[in-house]
Amino acid sequence: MAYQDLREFIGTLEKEGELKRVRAEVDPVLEITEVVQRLGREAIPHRLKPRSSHGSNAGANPSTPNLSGLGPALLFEKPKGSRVPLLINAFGSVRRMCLAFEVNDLSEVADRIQGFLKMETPQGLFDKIKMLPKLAELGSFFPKNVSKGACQEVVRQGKDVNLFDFPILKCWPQDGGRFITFPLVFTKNPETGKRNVGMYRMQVYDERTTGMHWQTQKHGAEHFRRAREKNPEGRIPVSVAIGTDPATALAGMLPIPPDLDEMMFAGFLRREPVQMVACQTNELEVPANAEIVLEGYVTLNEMRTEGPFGDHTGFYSLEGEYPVFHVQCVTHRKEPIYLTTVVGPPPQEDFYMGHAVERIFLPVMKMQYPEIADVSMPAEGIFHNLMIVAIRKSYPGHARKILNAIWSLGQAMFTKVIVVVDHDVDIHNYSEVVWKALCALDPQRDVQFSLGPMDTLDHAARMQDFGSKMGIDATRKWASEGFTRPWPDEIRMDEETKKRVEELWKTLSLD
Ligand SMILES: Cc1cc2nc3c(=O)[nH]c(=O)nc-3n(C[C@H](O)[C@H](O)[C@H](O)COP(=O)(O)O)c2cc1C
Ligand SMILES: [Mn+2]
Repeated sequence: MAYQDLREFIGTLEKEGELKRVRAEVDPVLEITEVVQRLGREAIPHRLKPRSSHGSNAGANPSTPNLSGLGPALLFEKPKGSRVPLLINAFGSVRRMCLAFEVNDLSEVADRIQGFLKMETPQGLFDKIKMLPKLAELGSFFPKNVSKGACQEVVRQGKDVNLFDFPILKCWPQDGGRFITFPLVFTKNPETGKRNVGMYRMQVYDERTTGMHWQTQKHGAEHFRRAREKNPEGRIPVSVAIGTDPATALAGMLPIPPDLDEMMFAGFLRREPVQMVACQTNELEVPANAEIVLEGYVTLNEMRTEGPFGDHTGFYSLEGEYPVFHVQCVTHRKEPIYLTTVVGPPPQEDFYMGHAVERIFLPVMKMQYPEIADVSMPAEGIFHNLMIVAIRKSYPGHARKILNAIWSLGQAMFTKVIVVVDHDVDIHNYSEVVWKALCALDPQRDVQFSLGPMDTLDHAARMQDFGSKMGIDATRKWASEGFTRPWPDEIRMDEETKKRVEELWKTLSLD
């Protein structure tokens, strides 16, 4: 059975030795961030996958799989100034991501997705019958409306609404204020009525008002624009759920297509539909198991300065103008738990979330581009700055095609630098990538620049949201690509010699 709520996940984390309780009083203003930074973190994890057998010389990279992450999840029982306990770092390791999705390896989630993608249009009656169970399974993931939810055990409206009841973090010294960092923001497409759920940070301006950091390419921003076109003076209903069962909580950050309901996807991930309950004061529904729900609206003719905010780039994202969320009603459980996260210099908790996205969506990429063998995003690349792609090259210019493909693939469009290598490079071994990519390069010939949308957080782009990208074709060059010199083999000892020396080894007394 899927986790019924955040508490059940906390129980599992505790049982698995993945969670520590902090009973001392700690201030959500800066102190909690600093505690998290001091957890037993190792160097930036360079390998999250066991080494693959092909391609590399054994022993070339000393780093080993790093599964320990950023120390344990922490439950702060007494955040200063609030009666609500705070959970952080809940997803800060590969193991905890696996526990969240109830799998032993993230590839299991990927395999399930691939199973559904493989459902081709059935031809004959027999094929149709064969597919029925799968289709039924797909249908069974649709969110279910229920009439009551634990998230509404306590209802506060009007003057009783006070966001400062909750231990909302001020993460870093130059932050513009306190920010809700792990929300599920619910809106409806004003034209189709379809739901969107996104994880967008919210700066707290006062007891009942927050910012709504909808970056311009995101689905929430699109709902805002479409509604504003129709009625510039109007408002749209917005509800925010904080602290649900883990798969649902994570669904908000998944890069899935517009109008694909994140709650359906969450149901798929947890193999059980998400139960949704109607909000008290607007027309939206939220997960019934949420710890805390904020209900209200965003006005379409109002923008307010948001930021600065210490971001996952490791730098502050500077002030910008963003929509404003007015909270009319807060509902919560009797004793709610506040779920949050800190972003900052990599790696932070979001690295492990992004890593899961990388692994889970690889089959989707491969489905569209079967030549893609693997993809890797180093922590220092903060996802949108660097993607390494291994391809099975089949025709001249193939690597260039993949550059263009990635720049047009959902949120991968933000990728600032793409390095394409041949499929026999172990792309999770960054020393191997640097070595082989640089050896394969004639920079003037192999580097390609392009212009396009940039991540809002990119502070080096010539203007916000728009800038240049670089693609590097680091594959072996072919004669059919105009490269007529011979290409050398990689040095490898022959098997026979290796075997002989293996037999000799003990007599050499070198161990
Ligand atoms: C910790 C964290 C914080 C995030 N904060 C924001 C944010 O403030 N604004 C934003 O547009 N995206 C933010 N994102 C990324 C979005 O959640 C992600 O792009 C998601 O796919 C957006 O949903 P959408 O595709 O339905 O718009 C954040 C992601 C994480 C993991
Ligand atoms: Mn979406």
